[in-house]
Amino acid sequence: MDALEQQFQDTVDGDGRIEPRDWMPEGYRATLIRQIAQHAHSEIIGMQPEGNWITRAPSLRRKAILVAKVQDEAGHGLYLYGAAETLGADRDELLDLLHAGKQKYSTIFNYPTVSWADVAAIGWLVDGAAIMNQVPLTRCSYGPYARAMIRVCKEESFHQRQGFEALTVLANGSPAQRRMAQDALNRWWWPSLMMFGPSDDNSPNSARSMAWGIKRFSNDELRQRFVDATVPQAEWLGLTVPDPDLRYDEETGHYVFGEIDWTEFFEVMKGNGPCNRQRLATRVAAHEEGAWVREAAAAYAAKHSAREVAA
Ligand code: FAQ
Repeated sequence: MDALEQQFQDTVDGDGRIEPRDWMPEGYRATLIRQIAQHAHSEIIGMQPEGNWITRAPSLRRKAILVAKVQDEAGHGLYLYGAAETLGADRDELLDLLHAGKQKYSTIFNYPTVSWADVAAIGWLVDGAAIMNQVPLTRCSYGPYARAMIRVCKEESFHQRQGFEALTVLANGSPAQRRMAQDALNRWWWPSLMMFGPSDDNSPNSARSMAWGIKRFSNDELRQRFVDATVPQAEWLGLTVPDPDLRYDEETGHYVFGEIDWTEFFEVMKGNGPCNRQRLATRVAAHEEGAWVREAAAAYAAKHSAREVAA
């Protein structure tokens, strides 16, 4: 280890922050760009499943909340692309890689939202899982990512509560509404557990990311925390978690849960989930249709900077 690398590792080990102009190993930079880009892509693709329900929200109040939530997700994408740019990544290139299917986004957003209860379940489970994963990222060793996560987590936490509230209404509503709530839990439970990534013995990036202070907890640790926090919430709602093997272990104080269908996870990751093609096609079309907005914004910025130079 040379002096620069030693200084870097000492900063990480001492729980300090690495800032954009500090020296960093190329592998650290590449890992962060990969993770932050995937995270940013997840936020903007993640607008689609819920965006699908904006025109069909059951009341004006629910519609206003949903519009604000989907807009928040776009904002998270922007902070994250901004964080990736501090590492030297080019935003346009990252989007090109997403559109070409060369960079990933979270598997969870490749499932359909077939009922209004799905919107509530996404808030409760998907935002709930996102918070569990992202709160430790507020202590990530890379400063701009850690700081972006503080704001993102505050907003995700509000999203989670609104989802839980919306599901509470359905779970305590008519028999048809209760059936909708249970059906949503049945379909979103397992994909939510998959959000945390492959099991620890099959997670190629974890060891290095943990040594570099990017990840603070392993995929399985965070998944277990999510199950422990969420099962009592499902019970409170009077809903049944769709896992016949689920049981509380008095000795460990944790819930033991059944085997995740990893074949399904890897298939969805490879592009073969129920909505992968639709999600990507919608994103590419939105990007192409927005070209004139980007051109107009660039022309406006160029005009103003030319005026500033002239003044
Ligand atoms: N989907 O070695 P690991 C949200 C990939 S935001 C797809 O364990 P790592 C907000 C992984 O990238 C949700 N791919 O990898 C919202 C790696 O690929 P590569 C997104 C996955 O990075 C709510 C390979 O598998 N959150 O929900 C997935 O150490 C509601 C091997 O895995 C983040 O991105 C997956 N689920 O750990 C928005 C959080 N899991 O490139 C709208 C930040 C793993 O090596 C509505 N990211 N892969 O071939 C992380 O914490 C980490 O990147 C993990 C994966 C934990 C996701």
